[in-house]
Amino acid sequence: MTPGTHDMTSLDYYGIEELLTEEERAARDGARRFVQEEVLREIVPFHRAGKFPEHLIPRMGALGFYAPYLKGDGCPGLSYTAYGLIMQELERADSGLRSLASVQGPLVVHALHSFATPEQKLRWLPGLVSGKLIGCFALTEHGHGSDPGGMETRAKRDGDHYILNGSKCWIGNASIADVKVVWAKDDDGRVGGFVVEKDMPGFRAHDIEGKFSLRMSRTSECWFENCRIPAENRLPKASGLGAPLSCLSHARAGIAWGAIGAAIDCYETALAYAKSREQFGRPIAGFQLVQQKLVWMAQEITKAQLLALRLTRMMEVGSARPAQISLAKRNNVWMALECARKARDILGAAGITDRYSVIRHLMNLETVSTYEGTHDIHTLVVGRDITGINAFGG
Ligand code: TGC
Ligand code: FAD
Repeated sequence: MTPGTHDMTSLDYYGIEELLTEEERAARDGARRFVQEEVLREIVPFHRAGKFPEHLIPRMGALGFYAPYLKGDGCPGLSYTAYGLIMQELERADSGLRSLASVQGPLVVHALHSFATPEQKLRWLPGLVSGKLIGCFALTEHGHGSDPGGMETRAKRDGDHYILNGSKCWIGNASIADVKVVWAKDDDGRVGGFVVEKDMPGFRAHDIEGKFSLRMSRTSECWFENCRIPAENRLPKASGLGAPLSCLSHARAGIAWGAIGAAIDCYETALAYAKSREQFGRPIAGFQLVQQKLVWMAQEITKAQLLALRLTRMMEVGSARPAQISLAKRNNVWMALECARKARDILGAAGITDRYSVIRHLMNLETVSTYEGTHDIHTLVVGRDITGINAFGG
């Protein structure tokens, strides 16, 4: 290939395209079209306002973006790779858009698909899969983030009801959710999943203000004060911390792909800027130090693509272990954050304004590095896996 002729409209330096099926390409292209035609124009105003364009929630449901790797209950049963590619396209636009799909899909829809009775599925899944109902996944508490096993929220059995007491923090969409999947300990001290529906007395929430990251996303804290729910709102098949963690594994794999989308957008923005911006009488892309940054981005994105693809191929045959998912989430989010930092640098002063997407990705990725298990928690998960020694403490 002649130098400079490689198709850079979407970085694919090692021909990942050839490793995808027709169905996977179609899923990715559909998501890309949706983003280009319906989302991009919304982002800057909604990001500035610190709001999510909620009219997109049913639209994304109609397009099948919520846990598309599931089959049945209205989900299309695409491959994990197709799911990853959809997350990539959503996060190329904004991490908040991908986040909405992660919470609604692999966290909420997945929890019900895996742990609900047929009657519960019938009641909630059609609305959630189509985006007519909004879901949230409430695991983190004010005092328990990285160690959800220490949760203090309790669900006490009282005849035909459970009474919930406790609080949750940093919960996406909790203040508007119709279906809140709440993780709490039962009378035996075992973690269980409980569905708190809209307007159930004893529940209150308010949105966290002043976020400089993931602004295009609603994040809430909430309280359960003698919140009485019918006993049939308990998810009977969810028993122990492994239940919410298994949902998280699926969301983390989506993030491993999603982060690549943000990184590619940063890389492409920086490349275009470097080719057009002139200093000292030549395009800054002609300086070795600038090329070094661009090459680093292309190299790390390529490695991340191969990692993500191999991960979802392993998930497709059921051979991926949670620690392998942790490695991909940890690496790819770190890679994307570094790409955003380098791209921001290449853009100089222009890189700090939202005229370009880079600063927004940079701020968003700070959250992505923290949620769904922090970078360091995933280090310890992999560390435990390869050494056999638990370094979490306790
Ligand atoms: P540990 O003893 O390791 O595990 C407890 C039980 O869970 C099982 N397990 C898993 N099962 C499925 N998938 C996984 N990834 C699993 N990891 C562990 C494990 O086998 C065990 O089962 P059993 O039957 O033996 O009881 O638990 P630990 O208390 O030592 O903690 C482990 C640790 C720290 C890795 C875990 O708690 C953790 O992942 N912490 C990070 C917390 C986190 O990720 N929170 C996310 C909150 S939700 C969120 O951030 C949504 S943002 C969404 C968005 O907007 O995109
Ligand atoms: P902490 O656990 O207090 O950690 C603080 C620091 O200590 C981190 O650097 C961490 O790596 C480090 N640390 C902790 N333990 C160890 C250890 N053993 N060894 C070494 N270092 C350690 N949660 C939900 O349940 N649902 C949601 O929808 C959701 N959405 C979110 C949206 C946003 C915008 C954000 C920011 C968070 C969201 N979260 C959600 C919460 C998220 O999962 C937690 O923030 C995350 O798990 C980390 O918990 P923490 O913030 O309490 O940090």
